[in-house]
Amino acid sequence: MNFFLIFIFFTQINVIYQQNILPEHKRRHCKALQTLDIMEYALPMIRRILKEDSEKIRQEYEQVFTSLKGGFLFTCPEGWLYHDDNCYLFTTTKTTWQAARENCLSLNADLAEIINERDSYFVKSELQRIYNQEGVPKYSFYNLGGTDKANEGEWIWIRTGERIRFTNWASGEPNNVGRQEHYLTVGGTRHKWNDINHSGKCRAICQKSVGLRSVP
Ligand SMILES: [Ca+2]
Repeated sequence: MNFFLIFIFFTQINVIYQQNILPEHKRRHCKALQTLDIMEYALPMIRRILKEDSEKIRQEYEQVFTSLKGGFLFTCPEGWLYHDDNCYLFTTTKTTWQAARENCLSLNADLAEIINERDSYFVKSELQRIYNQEGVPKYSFYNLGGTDKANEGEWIWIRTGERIRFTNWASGEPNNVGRQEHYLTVGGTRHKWNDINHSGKCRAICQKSVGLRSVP
């Protein structure tokens, strides 16, 4: 089911209604009401369809409606997740931090950054889903794009070189075991951060900006 076509259909119905049926004094207020009108017509149908095939449709609904902004459609490649104008890939292969970064770069992405509570909640939610639905052990960690390799204790995002401000360290971390833990990971039962060394192997989260194309 193509929700975008449904959206366009109701938009056209609404425009015809405004231009041909409404009296002039109401027409002037229609700009502001247009979105509400469209959603009033569309939501009952969307709800009915959601019940028919909830998970598949929910994903399509979120992909289209949460990313439809200002006449442009934001899209992520298949297998990537949309969040806040970025696409995220949670990899399944365990590698070192450096190999994980090279893999992300090869996908026109970089290791993911968690820069605020929204990002943190997004990652936490997806980790919980992976742990519960894909059988990944709850103590698993994922490489992120943070490092203090250049200057011990000065954590930066490798993509930009900017200092890491928002943090979500696990209790007692970063502990820099053996003075060799310079790479950022997230995970475990509490979805917190831990520093690991250059030979530690984890899954990884890649991140890149969304693709952008005009709505036809
Ligand atoms: Ca550590």
